[in-house]
Amino acid sequence: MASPHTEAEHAASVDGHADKALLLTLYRRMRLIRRFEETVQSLFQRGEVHGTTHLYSGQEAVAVGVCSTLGEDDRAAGTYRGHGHALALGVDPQGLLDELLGRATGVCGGRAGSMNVVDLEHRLIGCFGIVGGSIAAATGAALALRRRQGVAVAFFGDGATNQGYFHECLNFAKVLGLPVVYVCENNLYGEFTPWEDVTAGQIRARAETLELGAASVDGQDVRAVRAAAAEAVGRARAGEGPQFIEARTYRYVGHSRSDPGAYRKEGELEAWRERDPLVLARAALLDDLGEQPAVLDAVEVEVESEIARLIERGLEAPYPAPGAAREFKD
Ligand SMILES: Cc1ncc(C[n+]2csc(CCOP(=O)(O)OP(=O)(O)O)c2C)c(N)n1
Ligand SMILES: [Mg+2]
Repeated sequence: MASPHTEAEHAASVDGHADKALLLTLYRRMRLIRRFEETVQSLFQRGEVHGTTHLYSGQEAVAVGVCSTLGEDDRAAGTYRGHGHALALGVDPQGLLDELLGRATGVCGGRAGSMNVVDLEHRLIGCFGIVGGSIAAATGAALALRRRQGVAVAFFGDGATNQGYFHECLNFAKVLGLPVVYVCENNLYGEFTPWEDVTAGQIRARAETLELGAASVDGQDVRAVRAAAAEAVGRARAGEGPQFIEARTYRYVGHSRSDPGAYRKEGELEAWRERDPLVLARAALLDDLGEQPAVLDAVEVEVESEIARLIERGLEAPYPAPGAAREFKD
């Protein structure tokens, strides 16, 4: 699949301004992620997706906003909640779905499943089941990338900021001036625990105390995320060292398949749904940028047919032969 990064995106990444065409592209990508995740959930319930799944629904604006600012030489590391990170980077949706279905046509030959997807061709250096693993991987990648003006991005959750290597990596990156952007997706919970119950002080202050460039952003607003990311990525690329973004967001479904979300406060889910990233982007397109409703409707129809095609082809794809290994390009 061709890189999703259009000239409009690159031009807009210079000043962080998103125009109508660009926002429509971002809206389509978020819509695809949302529908992809809903599809994964239903295929999982039908027993077609093996292992477990951690869905990204609700957090789409973070991955899409950040990845829209990345260039060909940049890299990103996602989490076990990584389908959204992969799709935002331009990983082929069919290859990703096939991977989750354990098929030979999956991006990792059907061997990685939901939590460990890698697609170097599309700049995804890995999705990590170890909480905070993406932080270490992106920091290491930044060591190599600084020689060719590339930037590495680490996506991780609020809970990961209590891991030892969060502190080690930020310190290391600052001391060496590495081109890495740390993107904390604060979705208010680590599994079933509210982040404030296990986190001393403010997350962003942890980066500030190490003198990283640090920003907080509304993680529901794709334009705001994109603007914050454009600035952070630009600074990292310009040699200003590691940058940090805390994006406040919310996951709609349970932590993983076995979590009914009983710990949520009353009305919390409904309040966040009012600020759904798709609803906000749709409103911005219609009200601020004068887009026609029919254009958005057409995008939705297009995504629906893409999803139907993905399911049909994915369920028909062959399983890998026993013992078959996939060769990876460096
Ligand atoms: C090193 C490590 N410790 C514990 C776990 C179990 N675990 C999986 S997800 C998770 C919560 C992480 O929360 P957060 O970083 O906020 O990410 P979110 O799931 O909210 O996206 C935990 C403790 C793990 N996978 N890895
Ligand atoms: Mg969390």
